[in-house]
Amino acid sequence: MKVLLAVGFSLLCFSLPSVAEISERTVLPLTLTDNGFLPAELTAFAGNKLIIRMTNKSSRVAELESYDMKFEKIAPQGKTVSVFAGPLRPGKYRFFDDYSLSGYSGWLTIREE
Ligand SMILES: [Cu+2]
Repeated sequence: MKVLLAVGFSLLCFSLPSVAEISERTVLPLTLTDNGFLPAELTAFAGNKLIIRMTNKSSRVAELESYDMKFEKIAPQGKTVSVFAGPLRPGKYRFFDDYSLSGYSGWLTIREE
């Protein structure tokens, strides 16, 4: 959804979470390489508030996006970005790099607590 990038980016700048809001969330580390996401599958428990924290170790700018979890964030090369997810019901939720021509994607699997 590149058309919305400029708008989305400026909105994100004004919606930074408080420290308390971050500390009650489970952090799921993720890395983007030139070969895709590592790991390609994340796992968490249902009902938990989550942060997906991705470091872009690929050789280009990326955009971490998910229709299933409704987030979208630009990740410059070498930088780490965080997006919020959850609480979610059990199931599989897809995320992807919207700038990847190879269609790199990964899955977040939510399990019953
Ligand atoms: Cu997008």
